[in-house]
Amino acid sequence: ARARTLLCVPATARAPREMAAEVAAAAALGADLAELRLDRLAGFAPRRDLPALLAKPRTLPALVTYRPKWEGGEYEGDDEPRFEALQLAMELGAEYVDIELKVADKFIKFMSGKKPENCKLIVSSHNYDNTPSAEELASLLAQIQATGADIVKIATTATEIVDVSRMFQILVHCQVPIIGLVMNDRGFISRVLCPKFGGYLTFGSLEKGKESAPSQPTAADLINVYNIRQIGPDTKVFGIIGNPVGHSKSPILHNEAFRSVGLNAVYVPFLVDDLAKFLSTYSSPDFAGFSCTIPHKEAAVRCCDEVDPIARDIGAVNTIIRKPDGKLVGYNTDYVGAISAIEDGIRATQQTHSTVSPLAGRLFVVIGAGGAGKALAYGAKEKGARVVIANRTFARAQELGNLIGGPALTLTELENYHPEEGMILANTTAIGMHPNVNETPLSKQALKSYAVVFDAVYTPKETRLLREAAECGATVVSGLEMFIRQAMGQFEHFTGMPGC
Ligand code: SKM
Repeated sequence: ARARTLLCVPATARAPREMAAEVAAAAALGADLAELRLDRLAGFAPRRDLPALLAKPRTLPALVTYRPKWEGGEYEGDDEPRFEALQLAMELGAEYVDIELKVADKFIKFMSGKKPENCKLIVSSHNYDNTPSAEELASLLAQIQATGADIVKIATTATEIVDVSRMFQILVHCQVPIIGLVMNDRGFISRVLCPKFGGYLTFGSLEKGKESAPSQPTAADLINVYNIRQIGPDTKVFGIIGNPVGHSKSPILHNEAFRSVGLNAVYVPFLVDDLAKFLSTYSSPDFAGFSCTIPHKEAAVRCCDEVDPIARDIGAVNTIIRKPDGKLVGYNTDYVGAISAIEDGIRATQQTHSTVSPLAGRLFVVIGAGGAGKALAYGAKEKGARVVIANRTFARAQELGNLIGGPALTLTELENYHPEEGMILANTTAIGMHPNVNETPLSKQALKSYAVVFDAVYTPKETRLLREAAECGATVVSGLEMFIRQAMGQFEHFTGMPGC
């Protein structure tokens, strides 16, 4: 069995004293080692600065890197002084030294067999453009191994999330210790899931803003949100498929839920461009279930082998599970989550305890005709509401209107739409979602016509739409309520356990 994946925090400060403080902070966070990025130091003088940086006893083992500009670092000088600094770091007891593949042979010759035995040499290759083919990666791996590296490091760049699967293959099959990471937001899962595939280490930043590579998570998130210490070969993988997906709170919620029931599973964000390609690439039983958000909920209906009848009627899937026979089954937990949240929001303001839905007979305006819009329209109609669809693109509104048997409007028409009192409004578009928090789908003036306003957007918790609706005196229902309820439904599908 392989050793557990180590967590390495890069220390990137400009001054040696601050860098030492970063190492101490990394130790306090629970990191296993710290990477001293010597190329980051301003006015670095090896003989003056290294003895202090590597003085023993140290709070953490040190990985010493002196990255040249031509490999994405900041060192601009010749190889010789750089090699001398790395050699000195070894003599001072650095546990790991990183050298770039392009000069690895030259460095090893320079060392002429004087590498201390307890220092491990990492030979690294960084590709900031793309992730090569499986064959090219295998040949790169062989080339690095041929240098005599103790540890191989390959970092590439994802242009799409499926690139990461090739890196996972390399990790799984490699016979020597290997660090294999895929940079940028489409490669994010490589940083969380490498413990599952046997990666030697993963990097986690000390805090947001201190990343040493694109889309590096924080060490705190790796430990506390993703529970990387618990991830191993048998860990099941779940996640939220979306684009964008960075705003989603699903990873926080589902990882905490998995932890609370002691399930060997992890939940990650999947930034996906092409859903069908994603699902056919990550097709092993280990990828056990998915949440689906904008803009993939409708495509998900086509990508599943079986679709629950209600999800099929709605025309949108937000939950996918992989059955033991490998088949993908799609469900929709949005409509129950949203409709029950709106009903409870209204009931909380009423004295009656009627079992009839407070939506029955009401005029219910849905903004948006995508996956969430379809779920809300379906649910409201089921409860006896008269549903109206408003959408920026009128044709889409008409399509859903026809399906649901209700009129369609453009957003402009909605501005002056006030056929009766007591209307309910539900925004299902991403308008107003972080970072576009100043946007809103409908003017405050128009909001005066509504008794109840719901927003499926939950980042921020109080959107501009909800704030202005409250100012107009409407009962407001937060998207967070829907988010939590749809997630409870998903948890049941994912685990077979009750959601609360
Ligand atoms: O339907 C949900 C989805 O399951 C998860 C989600 C999220 O994580 O932001 C939002 C909704 O689309």
